[in-house]
Amino acid sequence: MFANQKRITQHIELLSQFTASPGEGVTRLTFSKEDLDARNYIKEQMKQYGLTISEDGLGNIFGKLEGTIPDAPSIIIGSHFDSVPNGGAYDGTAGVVVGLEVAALFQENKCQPTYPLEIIALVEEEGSRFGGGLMGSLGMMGLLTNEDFQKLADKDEIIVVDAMRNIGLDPSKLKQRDPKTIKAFLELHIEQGPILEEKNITIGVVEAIVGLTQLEVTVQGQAGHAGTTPMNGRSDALVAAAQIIAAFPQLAIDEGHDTVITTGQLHVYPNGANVIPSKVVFSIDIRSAQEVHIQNVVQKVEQLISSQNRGNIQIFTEQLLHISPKELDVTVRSVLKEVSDQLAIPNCSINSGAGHDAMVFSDFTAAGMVFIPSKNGLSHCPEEWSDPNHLVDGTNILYQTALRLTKGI
Ligand code: HGY
Ligand code: MN
Ligand code: MN
Repeated sequence: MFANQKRITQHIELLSQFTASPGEGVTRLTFSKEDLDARNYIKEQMKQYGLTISEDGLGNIFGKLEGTIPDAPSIIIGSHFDSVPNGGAYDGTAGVVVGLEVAALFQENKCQPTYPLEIIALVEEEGSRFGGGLMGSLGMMGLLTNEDFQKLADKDEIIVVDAMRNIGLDPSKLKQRDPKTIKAFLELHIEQGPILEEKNITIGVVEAIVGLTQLEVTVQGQAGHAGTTPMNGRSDALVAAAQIIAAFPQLAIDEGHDTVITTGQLHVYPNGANVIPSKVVFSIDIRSAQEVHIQNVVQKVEQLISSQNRGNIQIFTEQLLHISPKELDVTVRSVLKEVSDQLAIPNCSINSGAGHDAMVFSDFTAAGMVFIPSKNGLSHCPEEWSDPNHLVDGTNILYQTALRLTKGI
């Protein structure tokens, strides 16, 4: 039995409707109303496919099909279901939908796994609401202390536990999962880049994922009247921030080795057209395939910032996330490749420039990922699109791989 394209595209279409920005891409922030609608939809499908449903103290959703060996570790398949602001319908969601379809195929084919199969929908991978990112997987693997978790708040100062309770979740439930209860983690994800499309190849078996550091910088200046304050008497937070940010591209280019640096978020306070900005808060996202290049750029950024830390301008930097580059499991990679070849699906090895939950799990269990092409290499935007045929191919690969791994072969 093969994956059902109609069912897959229907899941993608219906989930994409749970957005706070209809007509302008998918905006599904963690623990928002859109999260709750998507959560209920996902749980409804899990129930339909005969899975036992649970949600942990982070809000991650699990659907489990028990195996014949009691208390055996699970093969987990899934991804995240939150989004960036005005993002696409496939980032994360494709991996959750493919997990649901694998569960449906297990049910239709009356597969009785030896090791349990679990489908997972992870929260806050993007960090769009609470900052940093990978919250669901980091929390599951005990890499997010309860103290740090409790401190998380969104831009409206709503703390994460209140946001959870607002949609009926219980943050007091267990968060950390014993890694011994996980036999492997598999994730299908869109490539979010141009490589597979340019090569006209359907499947990328991911070898390694770049490391990333996310910083939040606060520039404190002095508000003032735009008309009456002489130019030499200003402590303009936005001008100081702009001079720092403008220097970033060259830092990454000088570092080379595909190192990238991005400022995606910038908030100006008090944000009045006739007020000299008193404060600016902006993000810095630094990535490279090798840790040394990330650290070099972080160091240069810190030197740049301290050079602007003068007079009435004060600058504070906070690290929101750091995760080193990860190599995915060699055995799982070879199974994914073998299955792709057996199904005669064109495939190649590929590295990921995007971060993924699989990189968190890879330190605790055998983690593997497959990519499918992104049209024009676009992602994190409403134009994000992937071919349903590729979703079917990816599902068939994960289904056959799950059959093998849940049999313990
Ligand atoms: O930022 C990333 O790489 C991912 O989309 N969270
Ligand atoms: Mn993303
Ligand atoms: Mn993603």
